Amino acid sequence: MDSEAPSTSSPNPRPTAAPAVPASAPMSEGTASGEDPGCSPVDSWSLTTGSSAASVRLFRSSRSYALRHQRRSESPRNCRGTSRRRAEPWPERPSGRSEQERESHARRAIVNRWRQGSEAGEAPMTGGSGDLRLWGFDDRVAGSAEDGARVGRVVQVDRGECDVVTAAGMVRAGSDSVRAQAETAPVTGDWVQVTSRHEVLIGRVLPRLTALTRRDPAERDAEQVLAANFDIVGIVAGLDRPLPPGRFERMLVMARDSGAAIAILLTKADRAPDAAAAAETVRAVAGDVDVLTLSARYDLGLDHLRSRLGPGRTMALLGASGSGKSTLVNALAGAEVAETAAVRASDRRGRHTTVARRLVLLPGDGGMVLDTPGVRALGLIDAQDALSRVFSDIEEYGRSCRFADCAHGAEPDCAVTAATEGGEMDPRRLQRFLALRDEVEQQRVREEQRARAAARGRR
Ligand SMILES: Nc1nc2c(ncn2[C@@H]2O[C@H](COP(=O)(O)OP(=O)(O)OP(=O)(O)O)[C@@H](O)[C@H]2O)c(=O)[nH]1
Ligand SMILES: [Mg+2]
Ligand SMILES: [Zn+2]
Repeated sequence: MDSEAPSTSSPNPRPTAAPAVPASAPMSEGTASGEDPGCSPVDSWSLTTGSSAASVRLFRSSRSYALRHQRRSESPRNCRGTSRRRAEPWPERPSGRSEQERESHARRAIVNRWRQGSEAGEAPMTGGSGDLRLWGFDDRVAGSAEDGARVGRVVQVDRGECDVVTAAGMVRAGSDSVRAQAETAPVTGDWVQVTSRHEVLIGRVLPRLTALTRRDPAERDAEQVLAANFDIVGIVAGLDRPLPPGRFERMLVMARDSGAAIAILLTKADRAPDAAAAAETVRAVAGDVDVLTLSARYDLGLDHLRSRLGPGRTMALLGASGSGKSTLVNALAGAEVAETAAVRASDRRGRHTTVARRLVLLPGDGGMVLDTPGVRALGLIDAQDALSRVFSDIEEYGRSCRFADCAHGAEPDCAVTAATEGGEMDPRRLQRFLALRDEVEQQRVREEQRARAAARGRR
């Protein structure tokens, strides 16, 4: 963190941004107690930055998560706790029975549904409460499933079990222990194949089209997938608190790396003295990204957001605790489907209210939002390309450096440092870029060392 004064306007508007947020202090997700670096008032963003629309090279060719994973196999990760449990429909809860009776009734109901499905052939993918088209089922998903497989979408993951929406309705599915030993663990948003003999199990996770990934906070070199198969990442930030540019840049890199489109959602516009100016400042760092100012409380801007969704489309929300993600979900859903809680009055920090990632179907064929717990750790993993795109202005200057492999440090005739010295670029943006680049590079080196050690072990 630093506490530099806001930068002054540059005569030659270039993307500039204010105080550096140490890239070495990534944010983590969903613990009840943790600090929320990047939200300190000293990180407040200068509102005097220039417009950058013309100077930021637009991001066009997305190297999607899916493509990346053609060359890098996913870390085998188990669903936490792979205990098998019988299928339970959800949220079916017949009243007036004992707990035990209710459970056996529920089991019978779901087993019968599955029996009907197998006797009468595969249940239709469309029509009825489990209409999978509403949940985004399309030819791409159909094409990646095995012939005759039963397909469903993971709505929530809980201690190794998942709520999965299938053509036959919502089911509770365990993970196949054999599968879990060696293959991809399901995450919210995944399309999966389910089997149902005595219990419903997830047999296979279909290839992901997009995914939000980060370095696993518990396992330094492992990748953790937060959510999958969304069309848009909604980066959520509340205008009731400072907007630290380092946090935005980190989330932008992650979102770029996911392969999906990006929208920045500036919530709590009713709390901002000048929401339009804040949006301009964010655009200066975000470049070619949709920036919306919203107020869930006063229904401002929500129609703009709805217009980006629509039938079968999914928006995954990413943002700090207390930024208003769940409030937004409720406003879009038109009902209290997600728990929310007031931020701390002293520093506007959230209370980590949401604890699970959950896919919420919006009414009126309005698509889906994927609510997530507030993030604190956002360690980047294998995100070199996304980093270059988010800092495309630096890449552009870099083309004029004397050395093609210039690191933009002490090299002579470095066009990037010249740009900072000449006031065309905020030096703090360069500092943040260099810190993120080091983080990604160090992680890559560790990954290589690990792969070499593993190869030696196999010999
Ligand atoms: N004034 C105002 N307050 C809002 C708005 N949106 C959310 N809030 C408030 O912000 C607080 C936090 O909102 P949540 O929706 O719980 O935040 P969250 O991002 O889901 O937080 P976590 O679940 O902890 O990650 C609540 O008190 C909301 O009422 C808004 O548009 N205007
Ligand atoms: Mg929440
Ligand atoms: Zn250089």
